[in-house]
Amino acid sequence: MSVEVEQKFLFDSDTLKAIEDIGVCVGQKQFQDQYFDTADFKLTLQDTWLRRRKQSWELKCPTATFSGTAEPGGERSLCTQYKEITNLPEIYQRVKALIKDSGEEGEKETTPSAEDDSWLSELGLCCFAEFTTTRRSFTLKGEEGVQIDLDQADFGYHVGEIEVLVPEGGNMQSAKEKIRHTAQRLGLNEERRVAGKMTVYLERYRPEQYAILLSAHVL
Ligand code: V4E
Repeated sequence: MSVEVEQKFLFDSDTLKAIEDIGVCVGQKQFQDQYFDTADFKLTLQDTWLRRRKQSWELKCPTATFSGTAEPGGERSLCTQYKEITNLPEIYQRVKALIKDSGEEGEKETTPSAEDDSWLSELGLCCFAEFTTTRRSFTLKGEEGVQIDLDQADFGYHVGEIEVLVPEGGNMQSAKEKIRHTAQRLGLNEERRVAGKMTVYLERYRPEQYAILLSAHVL
């Protein structure tokens, strides 16, 4: 399991030029994401994001320390950090533990599989967001382990991210330092956290969920 540390940024033609100067384009791809939650937002209220991307399941969930929410001083870091789990049986167990009350334990175990979606209805999960992203990815000359993604979502929002994947137990500070240094090289001067695709999607298409997550300080 790895931890994804990232900083989002807004970009224009100057940023693109700076990225092309210091980086190498390693490809462009397109993928559709479907995000799932219960009707009363049990997962997203716990800052946990279950999605199916290219027929594979992924769970982004908070690390033991801060993730997307405010840090102890009340300040929100420009960076977020989330664990990424891709093993479906583990995703199922974690999601089930977050959704089910302890009194409901002892029911029969479902073994989820990529071909059988019945575990979704068993846990009361429905798709609340679906969109397609076109992503261009860059690596940096002379900077190991940093990737820059430029995302264009099909609902008309584009956003960049500087990303470092850290193996669990790895050095978070060094990852954040690499991100800070890269942001500096690109001439970014974000002072506040930039909205990701999902934040904008929820604001536009799921205003009730957006308002609830905003007041719970998840977004
Ligand atoms: C973690 C999270 C959400 C799930 C989507 O994560 P995100 O990194 O925005 O999507 P994407 O497509 O870039 O995923 P990748 O391919 O990099 O794995 S939706 C909201 N969050 C939390 C969150 C937050 N509170 N603030 C910011 C700036 N980003 C994410």
